[in-house]
Amino acid sequence: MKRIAVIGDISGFGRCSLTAAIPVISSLGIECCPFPTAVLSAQTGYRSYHFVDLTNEFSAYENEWQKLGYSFDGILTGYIASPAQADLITSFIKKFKTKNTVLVVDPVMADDGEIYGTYSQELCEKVAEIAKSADIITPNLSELCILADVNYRDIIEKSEDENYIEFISSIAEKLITKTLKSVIVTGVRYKGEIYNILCEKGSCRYIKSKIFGGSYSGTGDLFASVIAAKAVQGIPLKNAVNTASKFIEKSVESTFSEGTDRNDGINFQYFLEVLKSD
Ligand code: PXL
Repeated sequence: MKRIAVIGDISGFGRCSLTAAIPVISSLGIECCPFPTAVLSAQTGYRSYHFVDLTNEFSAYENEWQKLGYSFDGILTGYIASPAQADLITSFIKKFKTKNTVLVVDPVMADDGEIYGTYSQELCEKVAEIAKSADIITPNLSELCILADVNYRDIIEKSEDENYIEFISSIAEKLITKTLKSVIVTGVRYKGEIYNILCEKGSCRYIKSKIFGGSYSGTGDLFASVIAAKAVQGIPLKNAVNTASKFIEKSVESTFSEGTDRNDGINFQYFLEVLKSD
């Protein structure tokens, strides 16, 4: 069985990070091995939460994994608890990534132009370094702006322009290197629809979805989990982006119809079958 190590937090509420990754990756017939970065009573969008930073546990946990001697077909990184933990993740990747391992970095840092409360400038710089070592990254627009060092407000000002999607694609394309082969910009709002934009060397394509309400917790984590699972299965990324978009669109539609709060995440549990469609 294929195996993916997922480095991210576990949050009691919010249907994000590991509570999103484990069911998605498992439902696709892949072993999901969680490497927890933090334990939270609820994700940080709620007005109050308890946050347990696991940075000091990282090395002991990693050492045990090294003793087991297992290797991974994929590594997916998400929410990081501290700058020191980002350094530990960099070193984990050096130890565990082989030439057969797909590294997917979801550069969790920000949403709607705002950096998350538990993230610092220093941590964002370290996330950007980790992203450079990935095969695939899945930033939202706010995170793309941080990675590409462009001003989010300047981009949003152009959001009515005819060539807005091409403009964002051109920013994403600049991040592509020999190592970082695919940049997928998620959840871009344009003319009443949501675009997920896949940029690879020499070409960008996009998949459009319907909008239902505002942005919900965990959608980026679910998206990255689908991409990581499909990538280790050797499915072309354009198909994977299509499936991930459909999965999230249906889950958001269901959630919106129930009037669920954005912090509680989306009803992905009803739609895991959609993932098997390619
Ligand atoms: O979905 C991204 C995410 C992951 N983990 C935690 C978060 C967030 C976004 O707010 O707070 C703990």
